[in-house]
Amino acid sequence: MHSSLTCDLFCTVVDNYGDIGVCWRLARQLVQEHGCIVRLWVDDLTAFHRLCPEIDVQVQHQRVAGVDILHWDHDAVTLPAQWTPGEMVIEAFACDLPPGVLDAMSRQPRPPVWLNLEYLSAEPWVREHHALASPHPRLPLVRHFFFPGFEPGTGGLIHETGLEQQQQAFGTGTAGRQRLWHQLGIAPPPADACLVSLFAYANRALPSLLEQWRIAPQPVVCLVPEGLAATQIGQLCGAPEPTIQPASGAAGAPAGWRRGNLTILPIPFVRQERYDELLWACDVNFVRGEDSFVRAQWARKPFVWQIYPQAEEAHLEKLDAFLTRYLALLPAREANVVRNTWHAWNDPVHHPALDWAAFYATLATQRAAAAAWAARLLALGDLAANLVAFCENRLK
Ligand code: TRH
Repeated sequence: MHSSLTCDLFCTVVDNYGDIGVCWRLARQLVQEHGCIVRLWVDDLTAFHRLCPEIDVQVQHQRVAGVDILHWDHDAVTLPAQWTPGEMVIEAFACDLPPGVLDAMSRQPRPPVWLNLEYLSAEPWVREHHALASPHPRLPLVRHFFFPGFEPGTGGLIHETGLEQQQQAFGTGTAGRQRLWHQLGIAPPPADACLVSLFAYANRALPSLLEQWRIAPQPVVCLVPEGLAATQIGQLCGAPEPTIQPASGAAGAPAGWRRGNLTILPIPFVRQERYDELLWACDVNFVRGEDSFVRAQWARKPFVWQIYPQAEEAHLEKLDAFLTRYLALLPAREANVVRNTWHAWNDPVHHPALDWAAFYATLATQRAAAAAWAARLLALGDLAANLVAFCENRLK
């Protein structure tokens, strides 16, 4: 463990939770596993508060989980008196450091290692661009592009030490699940149900999926964190029915919807550390954006990714780049089913309706592939360790 590498990590929240989700996870890991001294600059504490309820949205400077958190305004940043930039300065997702910060960096006797942490993509060009240097046109500073990724030669993925042990401990026995259901305020789902978590943007393919779950031969229990998908379900299904699943022991089972073989239960947005447990507990996870997408891979469960939509459908190429890598671990027939499902979920206009029965029939094969995939990713080394090593090398 490095004893005291200092780090400033700058984050602007574009929308939703992915920007701060990634930065908060990384900041904690740099402190906890690498002994770094981290200042996390965030422009939107409201989104942050959802992931970490200890965050006080009124406060400009606070310390949580060993991380110094500063509320900043990108266009009018006020640097604390005596502030000197850390040895490592990370600009998350090209959030564009203000001139005052760059000037302070350039005045250091030894300029910081300046990194732009990029968005995650499985596209082949990522490897060639990872770690490339770009000198500042005016100041004596060099920016490096740090790309997370899925293959050697990239920055890897965020992965905390001990995650597998935690998942194993959760999976052994029923205590972990019982605690989770209790915290979510729901009754333990029936043992024969297919349990699905649904974290998604509003999606045109959702009505057809709900209908297929309604008539599925096996019961489906769908847990929907509050947010965009839950709002869409509310619009589709009308007012929730109160106490839909009278709980044996679970107090305050939330209102939800029951349609045929489908039960939909809205659940609260949980703190970030708890979200993994939801993924571990479910048979299939619908995830989105960047961070939940990565967590679903560590959960080693079948999953369906809704990629963050981009202009001119650029995201669909990224989706296929990931599918090409991931589906290489599945036999051709099952790979086809998964590809069709993901295409239908992400691009319902151009693809036939999602076929849940076909997807459900491949779950066992998908589980095996998901485990093999996670083992392969683990071998890449994790992003925080790769970042620290990169920085230390340049500081030698
Ligand atoms: O919220 P996202 O869609 O985030 C983003 C942003 O839209 C961002 O602008 C975009 O650039 C990026 O996607 C690609 O999805 P994501 O990345 O999965 O982030 C969600 C975070 O919320 C993640 O850290 C997990 C966390 N989370 C909880 O902490 N509790 C919960 O209950 C749930 C459902 C999620």
